[in-house]
Amino acid sequence: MTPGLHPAPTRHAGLVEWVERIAALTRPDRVHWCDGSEAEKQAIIADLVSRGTLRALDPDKRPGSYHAASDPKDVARVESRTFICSRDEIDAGPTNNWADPQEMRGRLEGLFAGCMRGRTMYVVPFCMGPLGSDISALGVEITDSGYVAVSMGVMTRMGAAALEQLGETGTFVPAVHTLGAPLDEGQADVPWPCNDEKWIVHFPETREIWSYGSGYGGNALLGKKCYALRIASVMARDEGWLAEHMLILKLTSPTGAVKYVAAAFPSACGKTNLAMLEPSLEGWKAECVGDDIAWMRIGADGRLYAVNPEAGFFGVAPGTSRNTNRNAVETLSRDVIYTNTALTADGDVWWEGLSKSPPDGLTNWKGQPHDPASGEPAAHPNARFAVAAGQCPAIAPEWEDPKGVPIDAILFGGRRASAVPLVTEAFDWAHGVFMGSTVASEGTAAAENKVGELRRDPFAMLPFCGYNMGDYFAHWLSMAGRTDPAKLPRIFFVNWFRKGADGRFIWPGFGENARVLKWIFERLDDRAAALDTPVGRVPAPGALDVEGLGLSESDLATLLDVDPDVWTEEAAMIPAFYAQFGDRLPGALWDQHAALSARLEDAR
Ligand code: GTP
Ligand code: SPV
Ligand code: MN
Repeated sequence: MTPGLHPAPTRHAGLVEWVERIAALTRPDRVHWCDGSEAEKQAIIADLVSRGTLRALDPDKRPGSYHAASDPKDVARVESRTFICSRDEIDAGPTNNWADPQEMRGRLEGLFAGCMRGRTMYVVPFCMGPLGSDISALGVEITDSGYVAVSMGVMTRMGAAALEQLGETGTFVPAVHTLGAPLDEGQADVPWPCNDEKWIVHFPETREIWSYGSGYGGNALLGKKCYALRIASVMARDEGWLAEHMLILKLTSPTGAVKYVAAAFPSACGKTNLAMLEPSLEGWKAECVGDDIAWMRIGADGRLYAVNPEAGFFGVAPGTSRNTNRNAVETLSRDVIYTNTALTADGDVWWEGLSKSPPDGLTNWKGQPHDPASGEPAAHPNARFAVAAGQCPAIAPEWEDPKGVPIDAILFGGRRASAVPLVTEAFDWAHGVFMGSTVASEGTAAAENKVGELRRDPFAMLPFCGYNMGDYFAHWLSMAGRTDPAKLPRIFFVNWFRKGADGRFIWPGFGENARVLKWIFERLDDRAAALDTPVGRVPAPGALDVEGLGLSESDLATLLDVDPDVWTEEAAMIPAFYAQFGDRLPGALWDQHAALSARLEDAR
């Protein structure tokens, strides 16, 4: 046994053996099994404060809250360093990086040998999804980062309860994380240890995760994108369910009718904002079930039930304000870990958009005095907050219901300055899958790709699908055969980001998105009129409630416009995208493409 290996608080022999094996490989100074208690959280935080990783904010302004500034080279997910190591390359598909699993295991053995020297190895048991739910699943993350251990405590059901759920023989996804920054005897630590070399590796067949060199977000909090999407998507394919990059929203109409909506938008395209929407329309109520990930299974009644596998929000700070997302601002009033925001002179945080102009005396996310004249933002564009979901004033009472919530509508969307209407309804399930498979969006700061460039991001899952996306499309199509198709959610496509000739967003967005949700709600009850276009059904004139918005006739027309010429060009780009999947692309999607082309031909 490694010196200092805490007596394991479990009789799960497989888990204990794995922890001992990883400790023998990585050689930490100490091993700490996390129990998820408040005392433990405070002790780890105190250690992080002493290392300079965390700084306590003024407790009168933000009680229980801390700020971390990352290494400037470790600020977002690293898709180019993310690998799906399936046995056969074809099973990772053309959209994932692949490496031979044997070769990768050899490389990881080398990288992880002694990588935790001088550090504490935290063993972090966690449950994704409500404790006791059939839809939930367990994992254990081993990490040498206290910041990761504490953040996992915010983002998942972490500690003794998860371990208890695991019992002596339960299955769990093993996830090993290291900063890749061992400390020699007497060597002082840096505030944000990490390594220039980064590897985010998934073994889908054995359902394992290995992460090296980064301490940030989805690279390091392995319950999130690595498990709840990449590995879970493989589990979902094998077991007939769906693991999706979707928020879950509860909507209540003025008459008290309730519907649940799940929505997939690419990173930094508005999931958290929609999940916490404050409807601008009198009498409508929106409540949040989840803001990033949904696990969905067909229930005994044939409907699709969703749970939020997470227990917290890891949201984008910039742009969050009382005007755009009051619920988020109120959620953030206490017990928050902020990363890469700016700091105010009086011990609080600030980011672009929080208030009109930056307060005097700001320190930027790099720790330097902020110079507004420099044109550089004070907060990093991917600055994030981690906070418990239960703190959100708009959290739905059923957000932890082990049964999940029955989904009535699924929304896809992205950032599109042109072409794509404000809202379109799919003709049927297969058409909806076609829509999801062709999502394109302009790049954002959430990953390393170029900001503003258009990229295909099918189902908002491009960076998160743990297997061949052609097979993933087939899996989605197959859901129609697993239940009465009439019981499946109806599918819609939304675009809040259409721009006018002058470059401004035409649609006011945020709380006003309730108007689009109202039309969707009424469509589900067959009470709202729609117009068939070649790309789907859009609101008929007068069917979208725009009363009091002050939107000009021409702006409204642009928002709902489907230009057959523009769409013929859009449709013409699809075959090149589809072709990369070869024979893994379901024929039904080629049929959908042919049908779209024919409808466009008719319309021209
Ligand atoms: P991830 O957490 O990275 O997956 O992002 P997300 O999809 O949760 O996006 P989020 O809600 O954090 O929004 C990202 C950015 O989009 C922020 O700058 C928001 O202000 C902006 N945004 C969100 N909703 C709207 C909208 O309806 N209209 C406009 N114009 N901007 C929006
Ligand atoms: C995203 O990029 O989609 C995020 C942040 O939600 S991360 O957890 O880093 O993946
Ligand atoms: Mn988000």
